[in-house]
Amino acid sequence: MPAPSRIAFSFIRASQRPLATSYVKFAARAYSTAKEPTLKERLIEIFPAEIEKVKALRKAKGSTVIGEVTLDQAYGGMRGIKGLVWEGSVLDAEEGIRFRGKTIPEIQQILPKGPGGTEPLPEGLFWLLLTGEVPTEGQVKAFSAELAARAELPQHVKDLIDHSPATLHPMAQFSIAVTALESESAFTKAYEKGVNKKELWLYAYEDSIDLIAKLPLIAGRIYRNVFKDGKLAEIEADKDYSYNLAKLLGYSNNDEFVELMRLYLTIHSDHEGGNVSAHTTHLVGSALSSPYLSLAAGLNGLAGPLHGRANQEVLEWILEMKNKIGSNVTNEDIEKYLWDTLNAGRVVPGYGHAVLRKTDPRYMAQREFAQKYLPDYDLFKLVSQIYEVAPVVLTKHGKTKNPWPNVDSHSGVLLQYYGLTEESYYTVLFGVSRALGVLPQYIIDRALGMPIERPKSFSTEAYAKLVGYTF
Ligand code: CMX
Repeated sequence: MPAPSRIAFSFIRASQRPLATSYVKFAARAYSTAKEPTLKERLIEIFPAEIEKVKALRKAKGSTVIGEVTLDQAYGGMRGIKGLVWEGSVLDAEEGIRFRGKTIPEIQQILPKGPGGTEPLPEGLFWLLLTGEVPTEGQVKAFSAELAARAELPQHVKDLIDHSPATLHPMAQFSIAVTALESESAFTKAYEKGVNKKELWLYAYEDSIDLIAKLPLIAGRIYRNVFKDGKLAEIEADKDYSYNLAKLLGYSNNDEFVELMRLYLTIHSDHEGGNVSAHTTHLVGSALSSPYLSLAAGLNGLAGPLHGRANQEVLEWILEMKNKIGSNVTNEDIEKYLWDTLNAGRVVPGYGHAVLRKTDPRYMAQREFAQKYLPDYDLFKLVSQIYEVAPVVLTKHGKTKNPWPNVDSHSGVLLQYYGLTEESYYTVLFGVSRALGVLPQYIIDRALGMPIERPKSFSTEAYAKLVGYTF
């Protein structure tokens, strides 16, 4: 088969792509402008050693006990049970997230920035999560160009979004669109053709990059259809991912909003493997469902109010407070409103966490952004005021193990400031970012040949027997 021209390769429908590894390798060079290796070339170099590392570790220490499980943990959402492998990030209860060992402030320092910007490019974070290496500016620029070139959506996905009723929640539309991209899956086609298991990661990689590339057009289309005039701007081939997402939402000339998107997409990406969206993507992927089907499953989990939808809930909760109290809100008003919420048997959205026991550094990164760009914005001041009162009230209430704010407590206010006021849309932005965090592990899982996931369950009767209890 004659080699297709370099750039043209990415435009060939996945179904027509050649499956031989040499061609997939060839595609890895398509966007390389310099002598530096592309992301795919680095992975081809890195993965064999990673596979050997895991083999050696398991051979030497495979039968070592790494923890014990109590009955309470089985009934308590499996908190703290060690049983997942997640390479990109580890969450410390006190310190918060580290991406490949690096804190958010470190990430803000070391990752390449957009032109004239100070926030990291999320494309760079994706690279770091996947390889453990900080890419150069040139590598990230080439990667951004690759994403822009692969962004176009198939017609049936556009049609599905366009035919969704405006009353269907944006997250449901998002999940439908990602599921429908399954038609493009090189991974599924490779599996059907009987490709060697060891090569499946290459197709997982191709799908993941295509999928990430297409998310801005999906997210933009949903936003413009549901909340605006349905008209969508075009992707610019030489611009970064966040710039293009901002433009598709309708922010063509707003450098600050682009910076916000760079920060937002970076910090919402990954939060180790046990959270609902990450774990679901990983679990569904373990059945060798494609990256499209796996991410869609993860997005459905992110749409829940105790997880990603909390950013929508926070905004609604704050606006309801303002409505009830008026614009002059005192700390005593907030305290009463918090108690009303708690006494009604509801959770305070944006507070608490299954792992964290301190203020979420993702909250702090957004707070610093607000202090820089919108220090006098009334809703930011209100969020800061809630931050003074809520931990005290939640501590008095005595239920939550963590009275401090999480990431969702702050994000909506920043979006409101820039005019993105439709809070039912907020979790879609979280979802775009989450793809950048969970798909690296999907690719690594396939490279490591991770098996289908299947923990053990028991009935209450069986557990009682196990622990020697009679009812
Ligand atoms: N307001 C009121 N009660 C809360 C609370 C909050 N913010 N956070 C926890 N609690 C309650 C729990 O509901 C639980 O009550 P029950 O014993 O009656 O079931 C008790 O405190 C103990 O919970 P926990 O061990 O501290 O917290 P969990 O690990 O069970 O839950 C989380 C974690 C995030 C679901 C919970 O803190 C919560 O519901 N927060 C509000 C929703 C939210 O902000 N979610 C976003 C999290 C970040 C993300 O994933 O995006």
